[in-house]
Order: sequence, then C-alpha cells, then structure tokens
Amino acid sequence: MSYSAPNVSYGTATVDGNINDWDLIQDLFAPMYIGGDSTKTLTSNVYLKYDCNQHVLYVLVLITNPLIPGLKSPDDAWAYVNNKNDKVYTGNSDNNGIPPDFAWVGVGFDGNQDHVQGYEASFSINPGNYYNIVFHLEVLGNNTSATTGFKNVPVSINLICTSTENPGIKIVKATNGSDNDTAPGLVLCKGDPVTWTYTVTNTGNVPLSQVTVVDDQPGVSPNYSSGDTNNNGLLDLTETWIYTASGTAIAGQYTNVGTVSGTSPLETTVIWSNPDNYFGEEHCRGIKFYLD
Ligand SMILES: [Ca+2]
Ligand SMILES: [Ca+2]
Ligand SMILES: [Ca+2]
Ligand SMILES: [Ca+2]
Repeated sequence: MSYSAPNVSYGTATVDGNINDWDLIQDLFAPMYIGGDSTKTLTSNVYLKYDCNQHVLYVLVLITNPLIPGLKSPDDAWAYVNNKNDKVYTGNSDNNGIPPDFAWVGVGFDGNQDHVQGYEASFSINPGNYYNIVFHLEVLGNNTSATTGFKNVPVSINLICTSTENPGIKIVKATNGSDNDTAPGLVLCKGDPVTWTYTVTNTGNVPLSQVTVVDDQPGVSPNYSSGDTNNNGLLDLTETWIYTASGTAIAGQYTNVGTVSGTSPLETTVIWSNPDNYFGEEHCRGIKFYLD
C-alpha cells in the first residue's frame, strides 16, 4: 500500500534559488516531517511541477517554521524515486541548466550563513507511476525533514502527460440489488422500501478526483458508502466505490437515472449514467387476499 499525495502540478521552473516562479498553493505536493514520520513535527513542504515536454520534475522544498531552519548541508539535501540508494539529485549537483540542477533558497535568511529556507532542484524522470518518492532536507537540531504520507507509508507519484492519460468512469445502478436497465423492471408493492445501489468503477488509466454521484429524481440522494480502500479521496484503478439511496415504492412505472462524474489529473471531466426501473403495484397484497 502506498499513500497518493495530491496531484502534481504541470509546468516549469527555474532552478535559481528564487521562488517567484512557484505557486505555493497550486504546486504544494506533500508535507515533510521530522524523520519522515507523520506523527512528528511538520518542518517543511515539498512543491512539484512536472514538465511534460522535457520530462523534468522541478522541486521546491521550503521550511514551514523559521525557528527550525534548514541546514546548508549538501550531502543531506536530496531525493530518491523508488530506490533509496539511487539519489536523483543532491546539494552537490551542479546548476548548469541540464537536470539534475540544484540551488539553495534563502541562504542566511536568519542571519546565520549556515541556515537556509530550502532549495530548488530538478531531475529527469519519464511519465509514469512511481510508488515511493522521498524528498529530504536536514533541519536544525540533528533532525531530518522528509516526505511522508502516513507513518511509515511511502508517497506515490503519478506523472501523466496528455498523450498517456485516458480517463474513464462507469456506474451501474441497481434496485434492491438487481440491475433493471429496461422497464418494467422489478415488480414491487406500493409502500415497499426501495434501496438503490450505485456501483462506481474506474475504467481509465489514471486515478479520478472529485467523484460525485447524483440521481435525476428529486428526493433520491445517493450517499457514499464504501470503496476508497487507501483513504486518499481518489477513485483509484483497482477500487469499486458504492453509493446507496433509499426511498419508498410508489404505484406505476418508475425510472430513475444515476450519474457519476470524476476529474482526471489533467482536469478532464468524465461522466457515465445508468438507469434503473421498477413497477409499483397499487394493491398487490389486497388483490392476492381476495382472489384466494
Ligand atoms: Ca526559481
Ligand atoms: Ca546539472
Ligand atoms: Ca441499471
Ligand atoms: Ca483511493
């Protein structure tokens, strides 16, 4: 299991120690805690931008508390992707415009020339899904500040460019556990309880955010029930999310349509709908009694 951090921003940066080229809200990727342990103190954040044309990931690490400055220690500023023995940059990388590049941010900001606010860096990486990415900065007090998702759970990263993203979503709506896309569907008695189940799956190749299920009939409100097994708020490729709504059967032919929507990492909205039907008998119990 891995923790999926928020989506990566797309774009470029200049590795020059000046952070004006970053949007500290949009580009925020993940928090960094003492020792990479999310139960300990938050000391830094990491911001990312991915350049789909050059296949370069730009990195900004910034401390969150000026009383816990970063240390200008080149060997202790680094990142790895999947393999901890294979650093993608360090504070010893040069800065010649060819990734990997590295530049300190805010050297001596508090009057001590050994202290920094963080660093900018870049490195080459192809689009794809990487299951374990760690960013690192040494901070004051014999501490390291490193990325984490949950305690001891690595952060995964999904780098997706237009040519490889193919989002898709599907919904199956059922009435009392049975799927009836065409009328009349299930025969119910007026007044019977009805439960609608909406089963949502990901048919594309990217996780989806902002998943929403609605029903076209007033008073039918689908509520999320289960399925986000890694609790990251994203409909991942292997997940099946269940929503339910309940009501009371009315007389006559009844049709309602469930619709799901979701948003891809590149902000494409995908939508799918599925109807379901039942026929409500007006007097089914009473008729049976008298005919007998
Ligand atoms: Ca910059
Ligand atoms: Ca370089
Ligand atoms: Ca159906
Ligand atoms: Ca999920």
